[in-house]
Amino acid sequence: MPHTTNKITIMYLFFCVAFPFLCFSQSKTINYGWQYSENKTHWQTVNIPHTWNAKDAFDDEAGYRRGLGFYEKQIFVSSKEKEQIFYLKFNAVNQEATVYVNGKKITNHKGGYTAFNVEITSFLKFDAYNLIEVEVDNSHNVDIPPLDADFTFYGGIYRDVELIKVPKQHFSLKDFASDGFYVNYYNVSNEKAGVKVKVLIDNFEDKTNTHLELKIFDADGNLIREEHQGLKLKAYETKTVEVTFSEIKNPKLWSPDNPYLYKLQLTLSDKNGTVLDQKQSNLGFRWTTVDAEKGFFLNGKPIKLIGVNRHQDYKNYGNAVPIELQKGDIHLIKSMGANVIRFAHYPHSRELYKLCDELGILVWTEIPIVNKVTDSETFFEVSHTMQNEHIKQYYNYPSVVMFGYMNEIFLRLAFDRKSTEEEKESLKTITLKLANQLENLTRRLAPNHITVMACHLNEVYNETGIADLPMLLGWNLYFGWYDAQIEDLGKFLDQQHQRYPKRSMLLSEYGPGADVRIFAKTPKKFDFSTNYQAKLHQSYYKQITDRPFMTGMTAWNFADFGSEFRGDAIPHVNQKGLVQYDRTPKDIYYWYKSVLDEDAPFIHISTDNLKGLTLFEEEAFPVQIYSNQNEVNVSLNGNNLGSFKVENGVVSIDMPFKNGNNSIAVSTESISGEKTIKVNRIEAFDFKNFKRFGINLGAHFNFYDEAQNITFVPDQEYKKEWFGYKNGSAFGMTKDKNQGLPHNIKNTDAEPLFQTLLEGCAEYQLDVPEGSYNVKLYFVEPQIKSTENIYNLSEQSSESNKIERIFDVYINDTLIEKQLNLAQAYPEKYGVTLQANIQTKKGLTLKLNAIEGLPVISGILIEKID
Ligand code: GCB
Repeated sequence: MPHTTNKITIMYLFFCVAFPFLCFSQSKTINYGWQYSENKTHWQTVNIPHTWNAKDAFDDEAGYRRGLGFYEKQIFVSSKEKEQIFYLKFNAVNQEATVYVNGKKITNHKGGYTAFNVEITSFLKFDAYNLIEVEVDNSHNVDIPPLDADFTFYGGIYRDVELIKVPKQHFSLKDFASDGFYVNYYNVSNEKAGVKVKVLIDNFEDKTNTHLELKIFDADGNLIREEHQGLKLKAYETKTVEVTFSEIKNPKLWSPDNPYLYKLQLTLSDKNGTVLDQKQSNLGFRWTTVDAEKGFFLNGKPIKLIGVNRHQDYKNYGNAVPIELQKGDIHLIKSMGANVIRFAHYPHSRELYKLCDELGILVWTEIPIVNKVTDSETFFEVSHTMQNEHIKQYYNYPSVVMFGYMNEIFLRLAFDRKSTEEEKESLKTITLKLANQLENLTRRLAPNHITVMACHLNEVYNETGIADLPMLLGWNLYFGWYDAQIEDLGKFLDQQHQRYPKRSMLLSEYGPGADVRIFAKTPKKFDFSTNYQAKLHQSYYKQITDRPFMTGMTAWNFADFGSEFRGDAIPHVNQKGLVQYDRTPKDIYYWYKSVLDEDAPFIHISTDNLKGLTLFEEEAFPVQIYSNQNEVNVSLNGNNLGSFKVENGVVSIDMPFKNGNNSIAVSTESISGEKTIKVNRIEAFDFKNFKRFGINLGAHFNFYDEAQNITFVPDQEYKKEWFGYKNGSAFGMTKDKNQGLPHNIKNTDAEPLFQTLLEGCAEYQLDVPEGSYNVKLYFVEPQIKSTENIYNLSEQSSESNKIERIFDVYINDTLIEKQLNLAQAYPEKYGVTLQANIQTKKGLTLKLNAIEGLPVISGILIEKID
């Protein structure tokens, strides 16, 4: 493939150097040196991509700035270019943009995830600087989707801005900012494949004659087909031309295993043969079908779709992410062995779809109509325009096989406790109406693609019939997280299949939150441990691969992503990623690689995140080893533990680690690997081989706190000679939820320490030996005034407005704090640390003497100072 690109580029460059006057159409990015202001008073220089929410969507203050942002840039235009037509292309501005040139308003565009073009020729001054102004608005707007969703709506001009200069005849720039041509295929099979191209040409002057040439090259750059047409253009028309190539015999088919690409080149010349405009596209011969019984077929062969959803934002960048970083995602996804990406919940950068063509990844792409719709003419209109832009701009990528238009569109309705039954019925009707319109539009615009929609666990999708509209129905299912248990997934899918045997289904989302700082020997639902993440994904994979009727599954999400209102273990971030927000893989990423990637032998020992693992007495810890080989041989510290059969990509071994550094060596017939892990083995609570000891009160999991470089161990009931609570219970924990306080805690990054707490504990005992100790106690008031976390669907409300909790804190006989009233003395959800030096002959007894209500405490850290 690179060959083709090279040859064509070389040819083109040759033309440009030899006959510079021939290179007429030109597009250049104008990303650098924009002036930006929030209020038109204080300006700063910024570069595109830019967002104004990269920081404030992650700070301790609730909310982020949703409002106006003003951008300005001067561009110089020479009178030598007077004969040209000028356009500005905005590849994405979130979410509403009003563009002015030299003070005149030229256009307004609604929708933050698709490109738009603005023709500016008649507004320009030549041999002078021209002022481009863009007023951007990301305020909530009832007429622009998405209205509400589990991701942050960063404001700004966050994809490239281009200045396009074209001669008076050129490939159309007016058709919803598409490339001005659409590639269609006919009769594609193993034996032959046909290509038909619909080309739109704009003429900006009186009638004239032009010449259109279309060429197809194979991946080695050999010309294999060409078509020529003389075109008579009427004055100021947009002409549509259909060009059909004769069938190519024995075409090389495109697939994830062999993403063979042909190239299409389109050249428009004037009557003297001078090149006016040139475009290119990937061509990939493939055909897809879905079968409600047998699943997904590519080129006539069954293929289980296994992959990920992706959001576009990235740690510290918001949505303004350099394209090379974004491309890194696609490479990581491919290298994991995935064969499908759902670009959720909106169209992503076009470069990424091109990369999917090249790497061989099937694509589901969609527009951001999420959670609810507005019953307004403008909302309908904007939705239609968006889907037009989306399909037309992304039409030519052979990787794109699925076009979608709605996600969990009844989510708000399902949780609506205010509207009357009538209002709800009318909302269902209006939603169904829009869905019908968009389904029809999608089928009309993209007849060779599969239409899709994703819904959440609710009968309303079946009841209203909306689930029967798309050709392939996506279910977003969170069994074992928001709903029921992990094993319930299969049962639900079997029932649906039985009830709707003609419906093709894909598991379009699933996955638990996971934080690499949290690990647990007994992982539980909603504890954010990486161990629970492993358990859920491994089980889901089996449940889906066991069911031939399921077309596949796309994990939620490839990477952690920003969702401002969330109170996950890292607040403001949805942590369901297979990789972290900065794209460092979590262990589960490697597990997927072990079941999906057959290219080369692979092993992964998942100990990287067991930082500060503490084991007591004879305790062992289960370590998972991932491999795509059948069997692994494992040694610990030079002792062979034996050979283990790898099932479902994993072997789990209880490791009897020693104190200090341990080495795990794994080998297979073809590959071997080794990891070192440092373990604190504590045989007695004597502070001999350790100086510091931290306990995560009210929690069953370990939490590694980077700032203090300590791992807080799980809490326990008091055990003689050791430590533990004598009374009280874990706050807010239920069978379904093991994150006591699902909120951002101010004044700390150690949320997992504060979010779990012990309530009603009057006495906590630590049987430490004689000595001097520095003791830190961590507190937060768990009762809060108001909250809503719609995605925490299993959450029981634990809030009330009346907060009465006052207690004295003692260690042994030393008073640490009198009448601690967290609600009164500190801001809401504020992490508080009390510290004291205590000398003891034997033991530390922490006493929380209640004056009013039940005392609470989140953690203890003790350090022996002599
Ligand atoms: C969903 C939504 C997605 C959320 C996800 C979650 O079903 O489609 O936007 O981010 O759940 O993590 O709750």
